[in-house]
Amino acid sequence: MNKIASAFCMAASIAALHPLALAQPNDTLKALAKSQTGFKIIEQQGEQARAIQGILKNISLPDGFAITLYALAPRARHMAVGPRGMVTFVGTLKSEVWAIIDHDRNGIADEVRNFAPFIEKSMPNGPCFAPDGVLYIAEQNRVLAYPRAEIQIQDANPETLEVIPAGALIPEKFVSSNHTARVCDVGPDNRLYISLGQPYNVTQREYLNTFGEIGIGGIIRISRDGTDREVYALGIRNSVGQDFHPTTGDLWFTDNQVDGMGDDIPPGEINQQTAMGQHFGFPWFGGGHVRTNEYKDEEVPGGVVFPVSETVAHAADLGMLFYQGDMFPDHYRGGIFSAQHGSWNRSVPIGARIMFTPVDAQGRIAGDTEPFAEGWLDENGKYLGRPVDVAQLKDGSLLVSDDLTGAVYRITYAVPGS
Ligand SMILES: [Ca+2]
Ligand SMILES: [Ca+2]
Repeated sequence: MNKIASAFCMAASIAALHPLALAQPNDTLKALAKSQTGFKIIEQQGEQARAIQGILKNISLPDGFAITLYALAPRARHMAVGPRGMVTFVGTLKSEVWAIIDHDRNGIADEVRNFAPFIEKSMPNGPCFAPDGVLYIAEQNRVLAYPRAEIQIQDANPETLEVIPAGALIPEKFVSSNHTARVCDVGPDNRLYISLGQPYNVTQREYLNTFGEIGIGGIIRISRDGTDREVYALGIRNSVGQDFHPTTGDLWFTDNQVDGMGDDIPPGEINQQTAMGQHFGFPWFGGGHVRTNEYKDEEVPGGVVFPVSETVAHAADLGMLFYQGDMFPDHYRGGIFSAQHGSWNRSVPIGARIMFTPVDAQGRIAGDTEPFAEGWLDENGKYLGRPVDVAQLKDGSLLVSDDLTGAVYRITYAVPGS
């Protein structure tokens, strides 16, 4: 068991002592206790909550669906719902992971606090759970496991295991602020799958071999103790969303495609991987079947796997999941919900919505990817929210994270008129 303490948090709490002397004695004691643990409790009521509730009134959904504010969680990114159904962990691109706690498991969040404040984290975007309750958090260049995360949310320094030490996910010289928001999942083979975005718009030839050996521009898989690292997929530009099909066990993932090729190409991608070592086309293809300018005269690697669903160009498809709940109507069961973060590389912005892709019982695409929840992009092209990830609660409701408003929403369904 590898306990990691952070001197940083201690220094921060000492620096915070002085202004507290001005508060009332009881308040001082309470605040002091908090600062010594490093915990931050996010206030859930007030002006920001009311403003977000106002925005949610204008979100359009199919008949019978409703969206509400579930929790405020600053810069909320990817989410992992605890197997005990009490805590949802939410990553960020800064230093915090938020624990959203539903103490009485009634589908309404009761408390939001930072998780494991004594453990310093760097871009901890990607939390994921193993079925046995071990939480993994994929940071920019490290992976830690928290074996008892869901029951140690009050512990500033919970148990940890080092899965991939700092600096060992990718070589430091390739660390970039581009495309390093990690996501992870534990597969049906009980191994950990982690996406490694490549740092460029289009990768230069000189890096292709090295990146291929490391798994940059791909997805790696490792045993849960960090050993037996393999490159599972290549030819991926920047995947920030993945899930395993519940019956076939195939890995499906979104991929963000090349910028600067015009408003309408190349398409975004949802991919299905059926075997280890498949190649998904990048950088020979910039998205879908569209060749990149840089590689258009080059011979394409054999056996490229094209996306099973193409999405609108530049919408930035991020988190995705196969819906396995029983709250939503039959049409949605087994299908894919995915989040489009919204474009930056398009003259008229597009995205900032939740999409749905039907999938049949055999695990095959059964229709186009269509909008499910939208309205976070106003008529002037201004973002009122930017969805990042989707997650499913035990009751079958759907959570949506938003890193612009710093919130998590909950989508529920009730038969219209009931
Ligand atoms: Ca509750
Ligand atoms: Ca591709």
